Amino acid sequence: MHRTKVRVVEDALDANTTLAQANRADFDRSGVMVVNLMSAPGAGKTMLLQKVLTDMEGVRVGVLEGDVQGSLDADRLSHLHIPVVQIQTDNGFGGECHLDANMVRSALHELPLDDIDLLIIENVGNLVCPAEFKVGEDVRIMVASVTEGEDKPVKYPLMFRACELVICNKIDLLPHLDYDLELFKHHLDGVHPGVETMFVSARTGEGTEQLRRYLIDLATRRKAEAAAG
Ligand SMILES: Nc1nc2c(ncn2[C@@H]2O[C@H](COP(=O)(O)OP(=O)(O)O)[C@@H](O)[C@H]2O)c(=O)[nH]1
Ligand SMILES: [Mg+2]
Repeated sequence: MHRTKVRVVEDALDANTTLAQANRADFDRSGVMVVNLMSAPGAGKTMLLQKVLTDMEGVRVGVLEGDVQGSLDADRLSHLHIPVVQIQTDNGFGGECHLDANMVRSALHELPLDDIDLLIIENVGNLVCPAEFKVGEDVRIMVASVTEGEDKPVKYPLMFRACELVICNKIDLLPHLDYDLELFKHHLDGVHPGVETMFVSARTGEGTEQLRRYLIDLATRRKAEAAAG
């Protein structure tokens, strides 16, 4: 019984890997740098995007929004006048808790990939499943907010290990919390030594310039790679 279940999960992950590779090939063909943005619900992914995507210095950005239902996040980005496509995952049992490569693939035709340098995929808020399903991205960014507590790297290590950048958001709230920033750094270092980290507030804008620069540099790097052939 148990073995059958494991087999099914392995098959699903194999199928996902194949589709992620197909997405990857499409992104490469169009020269798009792709970021998978992950976090628990409410960590501030959309607010960070609202803050940093206002001035990307000529980098053409597109966003894929993953949610169980609705298009609230896509609506919040509408003032940016960039291509935003909403994927709703509620066809799954109770709503899928992550985006998989197939869902992303089904939305790709709605995006003008050839006219985009940087695609940001805002994943469904969850600290477990998104880490297991690659969607064809180049880079994974994980947002952890200070209201979640400093122990999350220890409790959800895969998520914190699976990313290239960890953003600690909502630092404007630190004076109101018992959150121990040094302890968070210690826990993070235990599960993902040396991972790049940024401490920001999407609300006040503190530290967000660093993230804007990071995203611009990513897209510029892809352009340079394409130019070099
Ligand atoms: N105080 C504070 N609140 C924030 C910050 N970033 C996001 N929020 C709030 O946290 C809530 C969830 O943000 P949202 O961007 O929707 O998170 P998402 O679910 O990760 O996309 C909203 O009420 C935001 O206003 C921050 O840096 N500081
Ligand atoms: Mg959001």
